[in-house]
Amino acid sequence: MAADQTHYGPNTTLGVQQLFIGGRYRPGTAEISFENLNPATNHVICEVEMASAEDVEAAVEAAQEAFLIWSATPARERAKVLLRAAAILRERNRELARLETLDTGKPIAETAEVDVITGAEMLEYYAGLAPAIHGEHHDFGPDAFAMVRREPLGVCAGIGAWNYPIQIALWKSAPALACGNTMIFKPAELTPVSALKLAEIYLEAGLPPGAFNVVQGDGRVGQLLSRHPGIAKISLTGEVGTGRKVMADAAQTLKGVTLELGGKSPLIVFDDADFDGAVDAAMSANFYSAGEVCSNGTRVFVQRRIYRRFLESLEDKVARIPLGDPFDPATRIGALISAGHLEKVMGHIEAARRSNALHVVGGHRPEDPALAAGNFVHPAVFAECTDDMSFVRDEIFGPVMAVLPFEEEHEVVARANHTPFGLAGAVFTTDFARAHRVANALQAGTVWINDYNVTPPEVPFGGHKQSGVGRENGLETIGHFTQTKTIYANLGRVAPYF
Ligand code: TXE
Repeated sequence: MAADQTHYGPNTTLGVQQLFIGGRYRPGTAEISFENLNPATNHVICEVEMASAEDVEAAVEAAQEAFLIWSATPARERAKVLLRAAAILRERNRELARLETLDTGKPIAETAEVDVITGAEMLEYYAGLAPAIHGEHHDFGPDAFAMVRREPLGVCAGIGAWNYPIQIALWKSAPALACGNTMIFKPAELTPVSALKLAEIYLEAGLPPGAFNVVQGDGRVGQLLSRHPGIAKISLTGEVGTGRKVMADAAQTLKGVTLELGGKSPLIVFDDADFDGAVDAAMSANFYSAGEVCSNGTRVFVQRRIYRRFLESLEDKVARIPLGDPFDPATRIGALISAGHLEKVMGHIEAARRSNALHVVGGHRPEDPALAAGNFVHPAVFAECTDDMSFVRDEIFGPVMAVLPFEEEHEVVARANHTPFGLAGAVFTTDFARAHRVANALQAGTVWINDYNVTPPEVPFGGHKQSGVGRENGLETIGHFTQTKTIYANLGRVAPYF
């Protein structure tokens, strides 16, 4: 490995990336490897070796063996290992953030503050809960009692999306490991690198070899996990269509599933809102991570009285957002994950231009020749949108904001809920009662009042309707990574019947 890893930069290339099984790197034996590209330049960062069915089998066996050790490790000891891993993540934040920027194209201003740190926070949160995981005792008089034990599930699999690679790996592995399970994690094929670093860090922190394994590959490898009889639970972060496939595959062996899927969330601004705060929140909720955030508030409903002023403020501020080299600390819009994804986003922008929507700002590729090879597009705002426009209905997963005027509360709530998605939403108003009326009425797993995309470890995150199944984070997730066993004890004689 290079001497100083903190200097990952725009021209970094890495050696062949393999699998991490049983506490060590191992080659993928599928005889297929794929290129991993730098989104800001489309240069090859590295080759990645695809896992075969035999590799998945080896990972399951390693995880099963590790489970015997890890599930028998007292919770306070498990917590110490997770806390050591969190400390290492924090120490290596700069290096890991630069690696994530290299792999995702996201600005270092984001990855250095959010991606690794929110993962470490999740580890610290579940390490704190591990010793508190307990069962129940029920007294049925002098001749009987019952205990309810809360036990780990066994080998769990995590399948990640490409927008927050190490964070997603940590949001899935932290609760799984805290509960005494072991994990096989498959990163998205577009961002295969940081999960391997996490595997190294877990081992350094004292996790038994095989307790956290990484297999590389695309949906085919994901499907091997969803179908494997030795895996007790699948946790996926990905598109709705993928969620349906994973759930169908998992059904064959009755696995538990957690599905964190897509969204097209409403962000509602009433005319009594903190005006500048609402504008800033709408921009963050659409353009942070270049819009590649599932919970983004991409349908911005603005009450008629402030609508014109809102658009003027957006036009002025959005045009000035710095776009460019993700390694430049001043950059706020980096590159989209791939040329294919850029093409998809540009298709939605073209559809918006052809519609009757009003183009307010952005949506064009940068002129700077230094950026021509990368997947860059200036953030776009369209107004005078109607609910039936394709780019208003469909998830774009790019920097495209749709602004829709509205008149009344009951109207905007009905329109906001008129979607198959239900991941998140927000309401901006200084009217306390109205804030709670609207928050209660929105059909979404998370609703922010006068803020957006704040997801502390303590509260559950996940979707209503087609945006997902189950939750991540919060106390509830302990229930998704454990199962109960009732032990009934008879202290007297068996009552004769026949
Ligand atoms: O998803 P994909 P992507 C969503 C976001 C967007 C998508 C972007 O809304 O729609 O994720 O990520 C694997 N069986 N979220 O393009 O294509 C695939 O290899 C098993 C929501 O990566 O669905 C990858 O590892 N696995 C989220 C993973 O699934 C399969 C936040 C996701 O791939 C598979 C972030 C199959 N048949 C993004 N097909 C949230 N709600 O928190 C593919 N995969």
